[in-house]
Amino acid sequence: IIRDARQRYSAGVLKYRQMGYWEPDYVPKDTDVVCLFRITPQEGVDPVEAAAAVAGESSTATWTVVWTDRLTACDTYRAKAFKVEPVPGQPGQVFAWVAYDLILFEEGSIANMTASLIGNVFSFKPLKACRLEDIRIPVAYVKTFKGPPTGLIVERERLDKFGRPLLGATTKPKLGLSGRNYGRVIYEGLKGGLDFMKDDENINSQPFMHWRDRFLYVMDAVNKASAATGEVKGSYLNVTGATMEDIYERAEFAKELGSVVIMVDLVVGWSAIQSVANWARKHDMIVHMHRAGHGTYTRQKSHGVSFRVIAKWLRLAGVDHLHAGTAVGKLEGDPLMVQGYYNVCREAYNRQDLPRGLFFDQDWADLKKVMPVASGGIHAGQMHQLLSLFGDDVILQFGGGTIGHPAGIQAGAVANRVALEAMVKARNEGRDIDEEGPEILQQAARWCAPLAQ
Ligand code: CAP
Ligand code: MG
Repeated sequence: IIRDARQRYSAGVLKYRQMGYWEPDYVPKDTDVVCLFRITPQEGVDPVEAAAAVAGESSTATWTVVWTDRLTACDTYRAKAFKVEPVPGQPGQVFAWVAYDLILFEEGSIANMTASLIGNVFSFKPLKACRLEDIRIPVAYVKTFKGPPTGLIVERERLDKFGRPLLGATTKPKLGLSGRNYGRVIYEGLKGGLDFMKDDENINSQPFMHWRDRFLYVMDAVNKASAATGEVKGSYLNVTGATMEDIYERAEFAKELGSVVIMVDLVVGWSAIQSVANWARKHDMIVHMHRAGHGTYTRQKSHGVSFRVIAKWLRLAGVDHLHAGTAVGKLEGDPLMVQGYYNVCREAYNRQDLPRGLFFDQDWADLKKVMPVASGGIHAGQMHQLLSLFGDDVILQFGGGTIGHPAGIQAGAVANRVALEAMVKARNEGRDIDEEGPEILQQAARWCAPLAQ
């Protein structure tokens, strides 16, 4: 029976095309959601049939015609695969464009949009692999989302920091510090010149440090460092917890202690993220999003969901900071692709930009902008590359690159701040930081021992 079923699916005995999910003449409406899938059909499966199957399974269809189809306005409700092209240089793979009528989606719900678009199709037998490469969200749909609670511009105003990237660091070791020792790291990092410190993705409320202790010691350090430096400082308090009740309780306590920012991990899920965003909007709080877990479905080039799609969904859902890769650090990322993710976060309008992986124009309809975060194995010696790749609207986060400094945490923070300011100054004076970056760092290091070290 199983062999028979498998043959039936993989031998192309599929009826999606016949069922109306392939419409080569279809011109997407301005109000349609349009998706680009990278599909690897099984041997013997016609690529057009595979594209139609994706359109079918991600909208109205099941594997066969059902009587009840006729009880709906099925022509409207059926998604339409309207173009299939071979992927250059990737034999066996095709790009398939699929359009979805807006009526298929609930307003302002990422959970609903994703349940359709990535619900079933990724484990569908006729496909060897499938990847959602990009998505065009129509303005009409964008307008149903509230987006970032604070946004890049208001964040800069609240922090009173302009004309340069912001600096941060993730407290290390990831796990094991007591509250008091943890607070010491926060104080030294902020006092040394960083704007933000950060909880790691897996710090929640473990036996070695209960979350309330963490919040108390962190905020004590933030307040002392702000007083000592005269600057607004923050530390992303990770409010990730087992339930929404835990998350709200932690967020409320962060607010009570005067924090300007909370953090949440991507693993909490779309509805939880949208709830956190709603809460933050009411309490004037910045939301830092750590994309913990994304690599499980974004990394493979032929299967999963591209991070540019995740970034679009997160901008709609409502986060203010988003880890979007570094291109030069310890984690994988091609420079142009990573720039594409940054543009999704912080442009008012994305133009199609194929080298950066942006397949569609995307009008963000004045939705607030997200501050992208470069983090993961970066250090002061790469300051010229980071500034040149990402410009000013980015948070550069050096965890090991601060706390691993040979002269201590505060020295690590000083080295980063001096390297950044020297590089911004050189750039503003018109120097070519790509060419002269290392020399600019050497010059700055002459009067800054921590940077020289
Ligand atoms: C960075 C980090 C972050 C990664 C996540 C870490 O520490 O805290 O989790 O940046 O990746 O644990 O690796 P370092 P991404 O600065 O010490 O490397 O930002 O790509 O989501
Ligand atoms: Mg981490």
